[in-house]
Amino acid sequence: MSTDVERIKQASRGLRGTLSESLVDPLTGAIRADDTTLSKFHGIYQQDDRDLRLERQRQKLEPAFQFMIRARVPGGICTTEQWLAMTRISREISDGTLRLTTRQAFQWHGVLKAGLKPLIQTIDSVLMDTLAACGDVNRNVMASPNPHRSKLHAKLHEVTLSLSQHLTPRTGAYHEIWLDGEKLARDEPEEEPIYGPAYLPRKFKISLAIPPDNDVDVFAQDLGFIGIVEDEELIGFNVTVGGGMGATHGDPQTYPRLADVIGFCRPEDVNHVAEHVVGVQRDFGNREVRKRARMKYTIDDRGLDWFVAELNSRLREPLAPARSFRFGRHTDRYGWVEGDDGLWHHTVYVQNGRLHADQLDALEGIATALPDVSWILTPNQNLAVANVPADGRAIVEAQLEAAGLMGSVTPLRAASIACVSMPTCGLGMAEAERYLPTLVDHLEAVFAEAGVPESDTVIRMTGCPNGCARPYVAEIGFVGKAPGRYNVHLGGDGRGQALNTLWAENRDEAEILDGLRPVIERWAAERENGERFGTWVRRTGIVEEAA
Ligand code: SRM
Ligand code: SF4
Repeated sequence: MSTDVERIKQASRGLRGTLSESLVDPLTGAIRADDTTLSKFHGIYQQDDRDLRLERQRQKLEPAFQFMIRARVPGGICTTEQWLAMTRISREISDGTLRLTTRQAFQWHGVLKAGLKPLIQTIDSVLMDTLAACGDVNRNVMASPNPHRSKLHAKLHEVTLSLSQHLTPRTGAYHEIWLDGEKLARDEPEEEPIYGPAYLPRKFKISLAIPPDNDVDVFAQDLGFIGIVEDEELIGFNVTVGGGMGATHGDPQTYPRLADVIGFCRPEDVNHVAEHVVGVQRDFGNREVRKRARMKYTIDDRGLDWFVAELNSRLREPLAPARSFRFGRHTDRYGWVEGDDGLWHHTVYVQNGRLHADQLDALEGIATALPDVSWILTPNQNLAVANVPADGRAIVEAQLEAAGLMGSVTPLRAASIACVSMPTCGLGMAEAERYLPTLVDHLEAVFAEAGVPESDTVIRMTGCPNGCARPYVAEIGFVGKAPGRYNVHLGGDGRGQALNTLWAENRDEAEILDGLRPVIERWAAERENGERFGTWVRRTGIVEEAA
């Protein structure tokens, strides 16, 4: 028996449903129940402010319905004109902030129903969209921002844009509903050549990396491409399949999984390979049990050998054997780097990806003075101002300073990320974005007292086990269990190539700090040759190697 979501997709007429009617219903700030499933494919989540829930119930009011909107930014790169439009939306339509996500996309929170159309129209005016930012389709395609390797980066971006475009749903519903495009007649058929009428069984994610940077966490993705470079030329990609982070507390049927490397393809074959990986998942993914519908489970249920054989049977030629590669890190590099084309790029730490109104105002100074720079969202929720001429560096620094983004941050904080969670995420069980900075204050003291203030141990926090900040590849991962309580996972390798392991369950702040202090002290005293914390806890058996 297929799920309700499958029924809604099938009956949606290319993702239309009754969204147009929902939008103009004046009696509620919400949209119709079935439309909340379809709106996701248009990049829109209905939420309510959880801080206000009880008070609204007491007053017998409907929940404070509001919307989260996500815009796709393939490879995280946008122009100044696009950047300014995004910040204008924050000021005029959403809660005043701009959220940079763990997948290099923009998010706005607190948008009311009446603001949805103007918001999407503003995005469209700068040639961007929110289509397929969420939903059971391929999401924003991530790519490593390596602008200092200018030629390689340009090639990677070209591949990323083409892939993103190739996998974008073809439905005209988006134009029809949000941009007042021409309406499809009720009985007129519409082709969705890659996805078909029911789209995918579940969300689908892709990233492209170029070693040594694995900032896109390629092994956490359904499909990944690891760039292979010879003589500074991108000659192709190793292909990875079956990564994913999401899990449910106490349900062993669900688990995070690292992707497997299954072969190599040329840059010109990336779209073809991706289309057919998507095709295998479309045809064989589990449409009965949503919790088991990600491609990682299709692969585990049928076997990797089966998957590769099925994929190769669909490709014009089978994948070639994978090449060797080596990743060095999955965090961002901060500060200035010069590209091999002589332009400069500056990456700054943005606390958990949230930019506030005064920061956006200060950043506008860069846009006004240097309209030709690019803005790059990193996969670790940070921001790079890129393609800056040498004589523009002082302006960039002054405005970043004014935005409070030039202050010195410890390496520990700079390597930490948290998902959104409260008050907007309906699935959050504990705080994340609003609490991690405080916990990092305490952990900074613990690391300093242990004699390792320079530690850049990768710390990630999520408000629930869904894994939006990819906590299961962190050296220390905190996963929300209940208000103020977290499961603590230890053992990532700082490169995104090892899953961590559950070490302590349901801990409050005092228990977290009391538990971690002796382990951090031992690591500081016993580690060999600068061994990373996560590698050490596994080598010494403090946690088992994850299966
Ligand atoms: Fe996520 C659901 C936020 C990256 C795994 N994620 C959600 C929702 C939409 C909650 C919901 O379904 O109602 C969250 C909205 C919160 C809010 O108020 O903004 C949410 N996810 C985010 C973001 C904004 C976190 C962030 O702080 O940056 C990231 C947006 C990415 C983007 O731009 O597209 C985000 N989510 C991820 C990642 C990381 C990644 O993709 O590399 C993961 C783990 C990788 C993976 O998919 O396996 C992730 N999100 C999930 C899941 C679990 C999926 C699963 O397989 O079980 C859910 C829940 C679901 O889909 O049912 C989820
Ligand atoms: Fe929400 Fe959980 Fe994702 Fe955090 S990890 S944003 S709490 S779904």
